[in-house]
Amino acid sequence: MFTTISSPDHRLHFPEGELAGGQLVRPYECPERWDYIHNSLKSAGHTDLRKPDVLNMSLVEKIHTAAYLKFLENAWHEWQKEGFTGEAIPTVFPARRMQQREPVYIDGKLGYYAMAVETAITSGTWQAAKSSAAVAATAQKLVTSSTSEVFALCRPPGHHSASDLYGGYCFLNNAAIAAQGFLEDGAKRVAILDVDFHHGNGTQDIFYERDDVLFISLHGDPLHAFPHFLGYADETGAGAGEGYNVNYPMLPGSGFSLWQSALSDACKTITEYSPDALVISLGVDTFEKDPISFFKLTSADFTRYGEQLASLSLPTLFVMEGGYAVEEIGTNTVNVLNGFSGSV
Ligand code: 7XA
Ligand code: ZN
Repeated sequence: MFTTISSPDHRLHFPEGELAGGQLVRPYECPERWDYIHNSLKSAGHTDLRKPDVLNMSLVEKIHTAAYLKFLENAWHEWQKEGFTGEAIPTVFPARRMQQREPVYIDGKLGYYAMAVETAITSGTWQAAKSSAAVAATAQKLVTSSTSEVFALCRPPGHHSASDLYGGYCFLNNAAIAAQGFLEDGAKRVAILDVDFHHGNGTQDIFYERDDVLFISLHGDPLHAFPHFLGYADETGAGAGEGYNVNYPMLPGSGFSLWQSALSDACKTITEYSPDALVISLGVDTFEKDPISFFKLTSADFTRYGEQLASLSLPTLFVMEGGYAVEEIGTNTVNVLNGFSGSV
C-alpha cells in the first residue's frame, strides 16, 4: 500500500483565470485534480493518507534563490498595494538584448520571474506553494527512512520552476527539493525521471551543471509543445553535469510503444548511474484524452509503465506534476502506483 502525503492547503491556490487561446479561461490546473486523485487512492485501498511536516526553508533555499523566494512571498501584497483588483499576471518580459535586472515595480517583477503567463498569482499562492514543497520534503524523509511506497500528492506542481522562475502552473520545484533532501540525508547520487508530458525545464536548469543528480525527461517535442524553449535532445548537461541530462522529445501523436522504448532506454541509463534514490516527476498528461497534450497513452499503459519502474528496484518517490483529463486523473495516477506495487 502506498503512503500518500498531501495538504489541504493546496486549495489556497485557485486562480480564476488562465490566459489560453487569447481568452481568460478557467485554469486547467484546478483544485478538483487533487480531489479526484485523493478519491481514487482511497477507493484503491491506499488509505494511509498523511499531512506534511513543517517545511524546512533552508532546504528550499538550496534550490531557489533568496531573491526569488522573497518575490513569491510578497508578490500578491505588492500587487494589491498598487490597487490592482485582478489576479497577478505578468505583461512584460526581459526579452533578447534587454537588461536582466529585477525591477522595483511589481508588474516588472512578475515578468522578470515568470517563464510564461498562464500562471496567475493570488492571495493564497505562496502558502499553497510552500505546502506543496512540504509534501515533497516530508515524503522524501519517509523514503529515506525505508518506507518503500510513497506518493507526494503535490499541488501546485513544480517541474517548470527553476531556481528563480515560475510558470507552467509551478512555483517551487517540489521534485528538485526532494532530490536535494535525499542528498542532504546521505545519498550520493539521485536520479530524477520526469514522465510528465511537458519537459521539466526547471528541474533540468537547476541540476544542469551537477553530476550528483541525473535528470531524464520524456516529453512533447518543444518545437510543438510547451515550454517550447528547452527540452531538446542535444541538451546533455554542462561542466561537471555533462552527460547527466537526457531528453527524449517526441512528436505529436506518439503512442505507448515509442514512449515505452524511450522509457526502457532511460531505465538503462538510470541503472548505469546507480543512484541511491529515484524521484519520479509523475505527470499523467501523457494520457490520450488530455486536453492540452498530444501523446496517446491509454489508462492501461500507466499500469504497464508503473510495473517497468518497479523493475529498477530503487528507493523511489513519486511526486505529482501535471494531468488535466480531470475525471481520469485519479485512475491514471493510481494505475502507475498499482503497477509499481504489483497490486494489479
Ligand atoms: O507539466 N506542465 C504542465 O502540465 C503545465 C503546462 C502548461 C501549459 C500552458 C500552455 N499555455
Ligand atoms: Zn505537464
